[in-house]
Amino acid sequence: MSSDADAFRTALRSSKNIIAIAGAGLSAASGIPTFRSANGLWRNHDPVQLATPQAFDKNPSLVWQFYNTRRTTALNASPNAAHMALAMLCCPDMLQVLAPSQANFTLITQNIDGLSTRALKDVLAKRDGERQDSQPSMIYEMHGRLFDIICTTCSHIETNYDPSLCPALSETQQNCSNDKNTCADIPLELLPRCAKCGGLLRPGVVWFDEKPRHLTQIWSLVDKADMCLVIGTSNTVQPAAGFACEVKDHGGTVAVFNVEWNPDPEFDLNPDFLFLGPCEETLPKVLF
Ligand code: BJW
Ligand code: ZN
Repeated sequence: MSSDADAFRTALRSSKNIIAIAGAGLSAASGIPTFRSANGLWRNHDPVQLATPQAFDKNPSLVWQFYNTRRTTALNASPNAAHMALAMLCCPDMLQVLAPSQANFTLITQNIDGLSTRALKDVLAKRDGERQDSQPSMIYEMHGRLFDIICTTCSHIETNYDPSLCPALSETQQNCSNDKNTCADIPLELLPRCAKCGGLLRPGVVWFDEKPRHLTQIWSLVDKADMCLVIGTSNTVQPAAGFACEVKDHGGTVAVFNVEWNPDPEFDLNPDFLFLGPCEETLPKVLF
């Protein structure tokens, strides 16, 4: 395992199909808490325990308050230097400089905060002089999006950036901030409801036992990738945890960017490169 940035850049220059798999550590420097850090508790609840369909069925009020807080945090956050570095790789003209052999690059992110997409739209707007509304094709948000809301009755989906999704959530957010450990019990009818059918809405994210988004396209990218960057993820949640192993198994190169590296022996990932440190520092330094 090497931490030689020159050797990494040489490997990158000859790569053709480059992917990056990102996790919560990518957004840590933007002030978005990770899932499994020592101080990951949200009002005495483990975030991982709240990210399940069972938690939502049992207590939609609690789960909505969790996601509403995260919506506010994400709305107030800005992309950091690691998001910007990845956004540069997403731009074909900039990628061409680092990997001149007609390379292509796709970012597969487990994050739902939308910061990678915002970073890329910023970079493209600067380059083109106008802002694109559509979702860039080089980013797959495999665990969904915090700002999508889905009706549990009619499946209607819409994107909503309003920090006050409904009066009850706005009120409890203000009251809860006085006592960080408690949460209000909002009646079902006062939680966010569908404008079309009145059904209960849920956050448009992928919980445990649900099918991650874009899996067919993602697996086809993973299968042909010859370079895989693994950035700020504990690499413990399937299927994302298997992507880098698959790249390694078919002879590709894997580079890990993380503040620590304690691999789960079950996943058996031996990266070729390991860049220890905050990715908002290591990624721009190693890439450019
Ligand atoms: C820095 C840093 C800095 C900090 N710089 N680094 C038993 C065995 C194996 C698998 C299973 C099993 N039982 C069930 C499963 C499958 C299950 C799974 O994997 N469970 C394991 C936990 C056991 N997976 C699923 O259920 C998935 N679905 C699925 O498999 O479906 C199959 C299917 C196929 C076809 C049809 C139908 C079904 C779904 C998984 C969904 C995960 N959802 C969540 C919540 C999303 C919404 C939300 O955000 O609230 O996704 S859980 C949570 O974990 C979230 C994250 O995206 C995901 C990964 O976490 P991540 O990003 O790695 O964060 P952390 O906190 O763990 O790590 C942060 C890292 O950053 C650390 O390493 C730090 O060191 C580092 N770091 N600062 C660089 N500045
Ligand atoms: Zn509906």
